[in-house]
Amino acid sequence: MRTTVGIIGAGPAGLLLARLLHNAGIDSVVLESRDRAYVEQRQRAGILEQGTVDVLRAAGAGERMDREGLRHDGIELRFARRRHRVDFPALTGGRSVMVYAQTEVCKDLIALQLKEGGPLLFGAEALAVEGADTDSPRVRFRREGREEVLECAYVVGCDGSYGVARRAIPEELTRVYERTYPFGWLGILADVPPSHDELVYARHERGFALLSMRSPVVSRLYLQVPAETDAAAWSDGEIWDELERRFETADDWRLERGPITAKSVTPMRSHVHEPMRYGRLFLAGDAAHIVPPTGAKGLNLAVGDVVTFARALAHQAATGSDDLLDAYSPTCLRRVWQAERFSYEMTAMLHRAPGATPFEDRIQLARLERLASSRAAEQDLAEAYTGFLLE
Ligand code: RFL
Ligand code: PHB
Repeated sequence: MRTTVGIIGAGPAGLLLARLLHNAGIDSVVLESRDRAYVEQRQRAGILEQGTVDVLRAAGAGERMDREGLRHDGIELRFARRRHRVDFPALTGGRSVMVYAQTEVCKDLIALQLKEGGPLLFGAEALAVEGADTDSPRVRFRREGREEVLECAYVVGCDGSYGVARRAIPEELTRVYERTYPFGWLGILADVPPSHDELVYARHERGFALLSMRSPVVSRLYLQVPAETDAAAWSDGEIWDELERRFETADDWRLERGPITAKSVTPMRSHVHEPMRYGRLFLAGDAAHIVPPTGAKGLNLAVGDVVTFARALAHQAATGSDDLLDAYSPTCLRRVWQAERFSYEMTAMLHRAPGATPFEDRIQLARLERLASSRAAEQDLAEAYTGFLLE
C-alpha cells in the first residue's frame, strides 16, 4: 500500500489531519489500532477553543457542532465558598469557547472521512516507523493477524501518549520534559441537567472539583483524588457527597444529583517531547505532548499541530519549498509551551497537593483573590483559556 501521508492514529489529531489534507487535495491513509465504536465512545475532552471551532467549521466538519454544541461565554471560579465569574467576551474582545465533546468531534470526522476521504483502517496497529530519515518512510502495521507495509512520502504520528511513532526518533536527538502530579481526576457522567449553566472550577481544602457538561441533560463532573485511586472504591453516594462539599457556596446554590452512567480515574501529567519532527516523521497531539486537563488544552493543541502540518505540506506542494515543514517543530513548540505553562498554573492554583503547608494554602487563595479583583489578572486567564490557536 502506498500514500502521500501515512497517519498513525484516529483520535482527533489523525482524523482532522486526514480531513485537512483531503481538502487540500493531498491523499493519506489513516491506521487505527482500535475499532470504530471504541474510538467514538472514549470519554475525554469537552471544551473547544474559539480557534478550534473556526478550524472545524472551515474544514466542513462544523455542522452538527453548530447545531448541538453549547457556546460558553465564561467560567466560574469557586473558592472560600465564594463565586467569581470570568466573562470571556468582555475580557478578550469577543472570544468564547464551545462545549462539544471529543466523542462527537470524532464521530463527525469519521463519518466525513468514510464518505469523502481516503482509507481509514480500523483494527490496523502500527508496529514501527522505518526509514524516517530517508525520502521514503514506511509504516509497518498488523491487520487481521497479517503484517503489511504502508509506503509514504511523510508519516505523521498522531498515536497518542503511548504510541509507537516517537520511538523512531533517535534517543540522542530527543529531549523529554516531564512532571507527574501526586493526584488524578475521578470523572463521572451523570444523567442530570448541569447545576450551573457554565463550567465551575472549585478550589477547596479537600481538593479540586470541576462541574462540566455534555448536553443540557448530561453532566460531567470531576473530583481531585490521590494518584492510583481505583474508581470502583468510590460509591455513587460518596461521589455526590464529596462533590457537594467541594462546590459549597455561601448562597443557596444546590448541586442536583442523578444516576451515574460512567466513572473513571485519569492520572495527571505534563510531558513534552522535543523535537516534534525527525526527517519525514512528524509528531502531533498527545504523541508529542501531554497537559493536565485543568486548562482544557489537550485537544486544542492537537488541532493546532495538525493545522500547522497541513499548511506546511500544502505550501510545499504549491511552491516546492520545505520552509514551513522545517519550521513545524519550533512553531508548534512555542504554542505547546504556552499551553503547558497555563495548564500547570491552573492545576497549581486549584488543586490541593498532599502535604501542602498553611503558607501554600494562603498563597493559593491570594492568587484567586487577585483574579477576582484585577482585570489584568482575569484577562490573562481569559485569553489563555479561550485560546492560543488564534495567536
Ligand atoms: P488520542 O485521542 O489519544 O488518539 C490517539 C489514537 O491513536 C491510536 N493508536 C494507534 N493506532 C495505530 N497504531 C498504534 N500503534 C497506535 N497507538 C495508538 C489510539 O487508539 C487513538 O485512537 O490523541 P490525539 O488525537 O492527539 O488527541 C488528543 C486528545 O485526545 C487529548 O489531548 C484530550 O482528550 C485531552 N483532554 C482535554 N483536551 C481539551 O482540549 N479540552 C478538554 O476539556 C480536555 N479534557 C482531556 C480532558 C483528557 C482527559 N483524559 C482522559 C486524559 C479530560 C480528560 C479526563
Ligand atoms: C470536560 O468537560 O471533560 C472538561 C472540561 C474542562 C476541563 C477539563 C475537562 O478543564
